[in-house]
Parts: sequence; C-alpha cells; structure tokens
Amino acid sequence: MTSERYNARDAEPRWQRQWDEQAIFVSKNDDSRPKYYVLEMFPYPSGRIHIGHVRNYTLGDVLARFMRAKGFNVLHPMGWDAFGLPAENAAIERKVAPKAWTYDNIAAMKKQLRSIGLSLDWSREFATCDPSYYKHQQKMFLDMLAAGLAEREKRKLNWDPVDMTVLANEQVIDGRGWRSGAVVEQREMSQWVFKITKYSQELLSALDSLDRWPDKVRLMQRNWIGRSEGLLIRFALDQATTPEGESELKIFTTRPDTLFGAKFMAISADHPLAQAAAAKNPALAEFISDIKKIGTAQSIIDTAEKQGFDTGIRAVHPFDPSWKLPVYVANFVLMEYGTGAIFGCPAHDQRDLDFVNKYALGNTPVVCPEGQDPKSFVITDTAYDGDGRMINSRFLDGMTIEQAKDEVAKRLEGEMRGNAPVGERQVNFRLRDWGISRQRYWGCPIPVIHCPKCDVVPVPDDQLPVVLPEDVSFDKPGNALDHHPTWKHVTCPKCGGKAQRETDTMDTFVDSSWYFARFTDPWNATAPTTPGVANRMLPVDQYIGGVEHAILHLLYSRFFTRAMKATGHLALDEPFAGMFTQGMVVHETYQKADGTWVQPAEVKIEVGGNGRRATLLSTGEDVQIGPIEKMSKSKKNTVDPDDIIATYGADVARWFMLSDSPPDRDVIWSDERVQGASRFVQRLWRLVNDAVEVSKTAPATRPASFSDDALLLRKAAHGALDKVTSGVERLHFNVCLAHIREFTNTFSEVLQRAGQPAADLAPDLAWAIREASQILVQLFSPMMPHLAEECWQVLGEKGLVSEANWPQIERDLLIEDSVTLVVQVNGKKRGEVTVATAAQNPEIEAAALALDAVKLALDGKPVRKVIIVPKRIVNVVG
Ligand code: ANZ
Ligand code: ZN
Repeated sequence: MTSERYNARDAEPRWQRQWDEQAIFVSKNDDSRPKYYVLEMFPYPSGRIHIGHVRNYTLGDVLARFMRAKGFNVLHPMGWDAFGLPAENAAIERKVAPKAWTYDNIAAMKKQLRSIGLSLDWSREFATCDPSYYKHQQKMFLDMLAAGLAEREKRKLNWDPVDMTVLANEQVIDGRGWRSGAVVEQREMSQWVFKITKYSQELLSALDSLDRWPDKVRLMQRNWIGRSEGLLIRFALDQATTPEGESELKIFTTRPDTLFGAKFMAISADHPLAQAAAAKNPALAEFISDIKKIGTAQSIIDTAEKQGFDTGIRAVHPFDPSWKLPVYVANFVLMEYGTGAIFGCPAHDQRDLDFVNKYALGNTPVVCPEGQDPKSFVITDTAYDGDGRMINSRFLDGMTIEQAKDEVAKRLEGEMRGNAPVGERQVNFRLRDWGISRQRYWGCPIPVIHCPKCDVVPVPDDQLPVVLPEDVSFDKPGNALDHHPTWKHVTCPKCGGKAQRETDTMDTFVDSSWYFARFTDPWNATAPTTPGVANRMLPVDQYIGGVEHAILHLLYSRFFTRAMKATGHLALDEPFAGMFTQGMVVHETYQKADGTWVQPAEVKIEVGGNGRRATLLSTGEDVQIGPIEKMSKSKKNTVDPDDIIATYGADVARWFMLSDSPPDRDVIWSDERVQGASRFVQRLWRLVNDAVEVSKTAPATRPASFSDDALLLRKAAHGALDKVTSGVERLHFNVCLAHIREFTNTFSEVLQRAGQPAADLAPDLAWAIREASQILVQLFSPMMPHLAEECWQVLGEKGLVSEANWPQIERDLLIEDSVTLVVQVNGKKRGEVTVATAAQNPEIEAAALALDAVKLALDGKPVRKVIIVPKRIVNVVG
C-alpha cells in the first residue's frame, strides 16, 4: 500500500512535458480516421487567464480527449483574438507599443494555458494580429468587394467635437467623449459595410437545420434577424399643407388591420420630409437637432420619453379622402427601419399610446378581445395587442385580425395611384448590413487606396499584406494611423498619381469570423484556406463559448462562411454543427463597512449558529457577505487560476469545474468544494495503488466465471463506462462525474471486503479488480489527465493513457438481473411474468401457467403449445 500522497505539483508539469515532447495532440490533415473538430472560443490576450477560461477550455478538453480515445482524428487548436482597443489604451496609459503589449500577454497566457493540461494542437497557433493571418483577411475583403459583398455606405458615427475624432461606442460615456468630456455628436461618414442582409432570409431559414444548437441561441438569432411580414402603404399628402416637391408618405406596417384606429403619422428626424419641413420651420429644426443628440442606439430610443413635433403636414387616410392625419416628427421612429415612417394606432401599440396620451390625440380601439363587449371596451394606459375581432372599422368589422390584414392588403394592392399600387406586401428584416470600419490603429488595415482621380482602388494582391506601421504615436487623440506622417501617402496603383491609403481598420469581429477555417491549414501562405482540407475538417463539430457571443459573433461567422463560399474559399454554409454555451463562474461578494470590496482570499468564513460569518483575515474586522455574482475585477470576487493550480493542481480545478453544476449553468465557486475535489484526487490515488497491490496475482487470461463480488465490481465498472460514454457525448459532464464517484464507492467496498493479502485473493476477483482499475483510470482521464497518467503508470500500462483507446463496454454486464415478459393466451394479453434473466424456458412456462388470469382464460382446456419469444412474450395456445 502506498502511503505517499499524490503530488500534483510534481506530476503535472512532468506529464505536460511528455505530451509536448511526443506531440500527441498534433493533428495531421492527411489522417485517414474520421475527423472531429472541437473548438473553444479563442481568448482575447488581455494578459491573464481568468477562471471562466479555465471552465471553457476544460469543457472542450474533456470532449477532445474523449473523442481522441474513441478513435477520431481530433482537431483541437488554439489561437489569439489579438486586435482591439485595450492594446491602444495600454499604449496611451503605459506608453507600451500595442504590438509588444499584445505579444507579451500572449506569452504569459500561453504559459498559463499549458498549466491547465489542455490537449491542444499548438502547432496551429496564430494571433489575428500576425500579418501572416490578416494578409488573407485583406485578400478576402477584396474578394468580397469584387463580389458585391463589401460596399461603402453612409453611416452615423460618434464624433467628439473637441478631440476632433470618431469614438467607439465604448468610448462614449453618458453621451460624452471619454477623454475630452465633450458632448458627442452624430456625424454621417462613408463606412465600409459587409452585405450580410443579402443573406437575411437564408441565415434565418438555416437556423432550423442547426439541431445541435441551444434553442435559446437560435431564438436570439431569429429575433436579431427580425423578419416581419407587412404592408408598404403610400399615404397621399394634403397638398395645401405640404412642402413643395413632396406628395406622399410611404410607411411600413405589420398591422394594416388597424388602419381605422389611426390617429397620427410619425416620421424619423432624418426623414427627407422632416428635413423639407424643417427648412421653413426653425422651431422644428431645433426640435430635430435636440432629439438627434440622444443618439441612435436602440436601447436609448426604447427608454427615452416619447417626443414629437407636429409638422403641420396632413396625410390622407387611404380609405377615406376626407380623413386627415397629422404628421409628427417623433423620436421613436428610426430612419434605418422600414421606410422611417409609420402610422400610429394608439389603441394597439404601446409606444403610440404613450405618444397620444402626451399630445392628447385620443384613441379608438379597433380590435376587441373575444368575449368582451365592444361598447364597453376602452383603452386608457395599456395598449391591447392581443387577438380578437375587428370593431369600429367599417368594412372590416367582425373579421379576425388575419382576415382584416388580408382584406386591407388586397384592396390597397388593387388600387393604383400614378403608376404604382397604393399598397404592396413586403417582408422586412431588422438585420442591418455589418459596418466594419473602425477609426482605430490596432486592427486589420482595410486594403484600399483613395485616389482623387480613380476613386476607390483595391490594393493589388502582390502588395498584400498592408502592414500596420510600428512607429506610431498615441500623443494625439484619434486614429494613430491617420496621424502617421508617411504611412497613408502612396501612389495610386491605377494612375500612378498621388493617393491616400484607407486609414480605417476592420472591426475585430471580422478577425474572429473565419479563424476556425484558418486553423484547418494555418500554414498556407498563399491563400486563406486550402479548400480541400477546410471542407474535410469543417464544420466545427462542437463549438463552446459564452452566451454573450450568441448573437453577433455567431451570426457574423455564419455570414462570413457563406461569403467565403461565394468567393471560392470554402464549400459549406454552416461553420458550427454543434454549439454549446457554457454558464459563468460566480462567487459571493465581500464588502467592508466603508463599502470597499475585498477578495475572497482576504476573508475568513466561519459557520456558526447564526449562519455564515465573514471577517477580514488581516485585521479581524467584520466583512459583509454580499450576493453571488459573476466574477469581476470591480467587485474583487475573483479567484486566480494560477493560485488554484499552485495550491491544488490543475486536475482539482478541472474536476471541480465539471462536477458542481451542468456545464450550461452557472457554477458557484466554493473553496470547500474545491477542497472536496482535492480529497477525491487523493482517494482515487490510494484506491488505484491499493488495487494494484491486491491484484498482483491476477491471471493474464479472463477467468471463466466470477464470484458475486467480482461480478458486482464488473457490473459497476461497465455500468459506469456505459453511462460516462453516453454522458460525455452529450456534454453532461456533471452526471458523468457522479457516475464515476458512485463506481469509486462500489470499488472501495469490494476492495475492503477483499482485504486479505494478495496471495489469498481468488483469481477471478483479482482479475476483476485489475479490470476495474483500468476502466476507472480511463474514465476519469479526460477530466483529470495528469492523475490518470500517473495512475496508468502505477498500473504498469505501456504508453500514455492520453493515447489509449477507450475501453470496450461488455454489454452483457449491463443487462438487468430480471426481465418481464407479456403473457398471452391464444394471442390475447392476460398478464405479465417477471423472471430471472438467466431463467430457462421450462421455468418461464411454469411461471406463466401459474398465473390466475391464464388459468381463467384457459377455462380448464388443455395447453396445446407454449411459444416463448425471448425476453418479450409467452404465448399459451389452448
Ligand atoms: C401600425 C401599427 C399598429 C403598428 C399597431 C404596430 C401596431 P416589427 O414587428 O418590428 O417589424 N414601425 C415601422 N417602421 C418603424 C420605424 N422605422 N421606427 C419605429 N417603428 C416602426 O414592427 C413593425 C411595426 O413597427 C410597424 O407596424 C410600425 O408600427 C412600427 F397596432 O404600424 B405598426
Ligand atoms: Zn488613380
């Protein structure tokens, strides 16, 4: 028996070195085995791995190690999402170059990742800020430009009038520039966009095929794409009230059924009609400039108080020439959606109701809920958007909403004004084209040149990559690329005249929209992908990441994959066959009396009669225990993976992360539970060592029969093997761990009963103990790979457990001890019998004939024949 404790600090680095030296996690593209691609969202090199990363990568690692043992050619790569604003902020605050800062962080984090013992193929590593990566991104941008998938478009940007620079959304704090404090304005500028809207319908429809994605993620994507079916209606404008040159107002509505409840029209501040009206109305012009100040973010608009200004213009109701509706400029109508204009039906739309209640325009309900008396149905503060029948709506009265929508559409489609119909059915999407221009230095340069003569000229292929200059200064606010003295001045590739480089760089979401494809052949120096390889290795079979990326990153990647297909770099549509969103790691918060936060490591927790009490370790003063929240630096409720690994080892951290809750739920960090995991590691170590000791005499060949205890152990081992196998495939890791614990308990009991010196142990039991130890070690090897290697060695196995094949399940051992058969008399069910699985036919027959129901049905007649369908039916023929 070993008295030695398992020493993770010694064992873990040793096994990590072995794995490295033997390059066992390097996957070859010409491997003939079936492929399995596991990918966790790659990290931003902020400088340190946080505990959320540990969870994310452990989940992926268990799956990768398991699939490798199952015989797959597993691709499990890692890289760095390395462009972005924090590197520039570091440059400003600490005077370090963004590049140096980024690569230093990568080096530090890589070391940390290695200490977790992940089965990663580091031979494919890259950072998105490597010119050898972004070169291909620039090439794909140009391909997309040629294919009409990238375009220039006028967009509104945050403009800091003091710093004279564009600001990213996160640089606008409470409507002011982060450095100057000036009130930020919205400015229109030409921006590069990717035409994701060309794929709106396809991106929506294909969600149905992603059956290994969480429903909630698919729903979030559906809502983001936001498909609406409705009607485009051209309202005539009352000429006497309308500025010259304007004659109609086009609106988009999803509720044409409510037309007879209309009380007003509203247009966006950016609508041409608003501009035309404001030209002659200074008060309106002022109102427009006021409401534009709040910006265009949907969240701001949704929460801002509804405001409007009557332009004096009147629109004519499409079904009644004598019915005039006032046209307002309103702050809740967006220029970017539909036509930038609406008709308002306050009884059935909350925003419209808030609006009329403020401006005293009244409301008329036109949909009455079933069972409600139309005469008494009134709307005051809450709009009714439910089902019902049409009322107060002339020829629509009595119809359902659907019937009324259809009737209005039919009538207006059939009515011509000028040479176009008044109404037209239309499908609208909320999804906007993807604006990718960023006025930042630390990003992938957009490879075009602006020439005064030739306009936009693509950078020729042989001049790619357009490399970021390193001699940049961050003394001035704004884009350091733009301030660089020479970089942007070039000659035009077309006419040879003086021209300027584009100084905008790409949104970092572009970098992460195709990295998974690059991993399939990161060595290709001439093209983004090697299509033959990429098409074989993709899609990613299991992608794992945080739900915070459920919308944009996944949607952009789905679009980009299609764009790569359109430009010949790939031949598939969907990049991620399976998607898993993991929960967060959360922890209690601790606060001193003065309100400052303290770290868990500084706190002592005592459990007493009055519950849990916390005191500060250093001074003994009371600390208040606050709510459990996502780990964050600001609340100091973080634990440092380095500390945990140094104290307990990576295997303990991994086991804890996997054991405490289902992977898609939040896990509460608990020191006590971590210590529990640590004790379990020692227990497994002792168990395996003891088992080796007592099973020394085990025969090499499998005994013909097994005693009760040997059979019990074998059943526990194969039962656990079966459950863990199917559990890992479904990522039910916490359930797998529970099965391993249960098996461990049975194993310990059997071992205790066996308790005699090895020489006295029956050979069949020794053999079963030996088998059980092998299975046990393999079962926990994906979760605790270092301990598993150490145990594997103790077992005297050759090679690494990380390279061993997954054990074969003996299905016979899974069979329950008894079976239940249906008993029929002349083909009619009369009852059931339960017999031992091993029972022979005469025994089953006797049990069936002994049933009262069978005797009754036979009614004294002799039994002519008994037919037994094994494990299912006994048919008595009388
Ligand atoms: C009249 C109406 C009556 C409406 C009613 C709703 C309820 P979804 O489903 O998101 O497509 N709308 C249209 N364009 C808009 C814009 N640019 N800014 C703000 N609101 C706009 O929403 C479509 C509905 O949103 C449209 O249907 C329109 O209001 C409004 F009882 O028309 B509705
Ligand atoms: Zn030119």
